[in-house]
Amino acid sequence: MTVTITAFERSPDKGRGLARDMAVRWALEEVGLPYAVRLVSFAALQSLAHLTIQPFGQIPTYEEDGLALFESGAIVHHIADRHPGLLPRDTQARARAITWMYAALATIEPPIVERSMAMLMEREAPWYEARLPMLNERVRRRLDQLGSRLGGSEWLDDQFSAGDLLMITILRRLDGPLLGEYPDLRGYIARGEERPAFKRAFADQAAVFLARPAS
Ligand code: GTB
Repeated sequence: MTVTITAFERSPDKGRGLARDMAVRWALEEVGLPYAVRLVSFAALQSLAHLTIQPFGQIPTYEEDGLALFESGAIVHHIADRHPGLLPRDTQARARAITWMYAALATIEPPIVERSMAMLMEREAPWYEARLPMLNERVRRRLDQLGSRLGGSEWLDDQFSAGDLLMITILRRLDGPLLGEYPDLRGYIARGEERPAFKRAFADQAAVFLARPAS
């Protein structure tokens, strides 16, 4: 089976592994599936060829023997469903892991992305200073709840799963000062980043930046 994914030719994250191809790369590394990467420019995202695969003109995409997928969560789910290593075989444990995938994407990610987009795009706006505390509190509320659930556990359930993979990928978008308030969550992220599969995925995406630094 030949797997090809897409990633930014010049990622604005400067090799920090924050763009969403990182989750897909990490999942492929966890299950040991070799893959090729097609690097795309921002202009190419709007090409008919790319829009045919990704209707919203984004990365990542995933192609495998006639199947083309988009949405990083759906791609990770597809990989985890077909290859051992990211979803438990036990039916109930598997359903719980899938629940954590949805929780990461639908409950934890939105306030984190809303806050980071405001910090990136609205700094000069007259409402920024008034809005930021509210955005911070929305993130803190979810991090408090997630931290309470995680407690001192290693992973969200008994074993590392695609739920942890997506959750950690999303938490990595948080900046140091806010994350510093949550040592347990920082430890959780660090455990993910220590996994050999994460390290391989991170090195591969960083190599793209090192070869062609973003302008
Ligand atoms: N829901 C989709 C998914 O999960 O696949 C969202 C995909 C998405 O947001 N893709 C972004 C993209 O292609 C790149 S990852 N954007 C181009 C466009 O929309 O025109 C988001 C991202 C970009 C940059 C950073 N960064 O610099 O830190 C972090 C995350």
